[in-house]
Amino acid sequence: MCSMTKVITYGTFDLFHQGHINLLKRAKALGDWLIVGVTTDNFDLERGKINTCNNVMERIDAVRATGLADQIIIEEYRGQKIDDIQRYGVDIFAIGSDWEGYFDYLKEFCKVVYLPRTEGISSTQLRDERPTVEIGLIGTGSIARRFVEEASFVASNSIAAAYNPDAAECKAFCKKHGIAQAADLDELYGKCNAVYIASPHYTHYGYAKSALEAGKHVLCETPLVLNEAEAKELFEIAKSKGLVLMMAHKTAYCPAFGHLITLLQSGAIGEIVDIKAATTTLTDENDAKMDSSRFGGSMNENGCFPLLPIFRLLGTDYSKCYFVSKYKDGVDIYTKGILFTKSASATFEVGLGAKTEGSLVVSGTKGYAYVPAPWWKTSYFELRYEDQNQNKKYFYPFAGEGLRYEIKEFVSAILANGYFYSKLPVKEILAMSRIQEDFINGKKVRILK
Ligand code: C2G
Repeated sequence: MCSMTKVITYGTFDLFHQGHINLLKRAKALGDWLIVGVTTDNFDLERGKINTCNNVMERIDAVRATGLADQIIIEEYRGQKIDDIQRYGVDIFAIGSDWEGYFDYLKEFCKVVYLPRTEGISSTQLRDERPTVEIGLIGTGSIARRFVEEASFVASNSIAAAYNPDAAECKAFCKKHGIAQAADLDELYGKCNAVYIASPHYTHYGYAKSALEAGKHVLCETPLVLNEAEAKELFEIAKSKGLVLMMAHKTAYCPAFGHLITLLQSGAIGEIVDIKAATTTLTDENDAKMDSSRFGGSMNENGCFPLLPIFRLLGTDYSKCYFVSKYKDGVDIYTKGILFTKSASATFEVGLGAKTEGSLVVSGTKGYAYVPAPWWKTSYFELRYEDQNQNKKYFYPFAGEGLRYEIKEFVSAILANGYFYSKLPVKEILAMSRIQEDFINGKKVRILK
């Protein structure tokens, strides 16, 4: 009979620090054998920790380097602690006092000890001490409000100031959010090193160009611009100045969409033959999004959403795009588009004044992917097959409004200071702007009565 006392503890151990060392020492002192569970990157994402700086291998190395752990395991799912305690015959579960009471449910399986926490140091604090991206807002409407709220969940950034030519609206926004108001663009640029553009579509090009020329990184709402030449020009300026230019697109950066794409690219439903995607959002007739003089309408407002899975999965080399639209007061309240590549077809529907099922279906030679409405806020999807026993459901976090993922990407791209892999490639943005341009110019558009 072995009389060895086994202790287990868990953590992310990001930006490994003295608090972690003290905790591990205290845990080790409780017994003879210390098992340390290190969370995987996916598990942290799932439990809402989106700002972790070190990946799981780096964090494991940091724990190993202390020489305090007799055994290191990875923690990858909720409920695993109960399994581990039983599997490894653990006598004591130990964790910092910030979790006081939370793990009492483990008392059924072993002794639970809450250890004193080291004051004055934490991973969050260390992250906050790193360089930050100072973001200036251009536009202070509802999406800017959501941006401010979501940015507070992302490390290493702060909202430096906001600008809107409508000074009264800007003032009210700044007051509400405790943000400095910039009287003009020069003042805004003086206060920030990056901008988020959330103004009406037709103003994006001008603002983005001026910001890039002033040396600011740019995150711009969809659609980036309304024609391809402008998009190309902006990316060229950004490249020549070594600046980050990203299109804000919450779907493109959320965890579920990324995995859906890689699953399909790796052949999970065979060869892709067709995509159907719809994004409709019924909007008040008086809303600015319905204003023809401000390039409102369904395609301009929502087009980038269904085009994202289409271009990502079929490539941007399509032959032609045909549109069918219903207009009211000079804007398309509903548009359906059909396009073909050499090997597949795609249809998309957008609407501000008409509603339809907002799902995404990707059809393949071996099965299909189904993402239920609203698919553009992807948190769940299914892969379905002829043999239903093969069907599989996938679930992911989609925290809050979902903007935090794109904000994190933007901040990381700036701080990476060099190589950065963009989750929304330039050629896809160019293809989207080409489609917008053709639509605006009425190319292959059939108008319904
Ligand atoms: N810790 C500490 N003193 C600090 C900071 C952290 O004692 N100043 C402790 C925490 O209480 C925890 C361990 O170090 O016991 C790891 O902390 P984190 O890396 O923040 O991980 P955490 O999110 O607490 O993981 O399954 C994961 C666990 O539930 C907890």
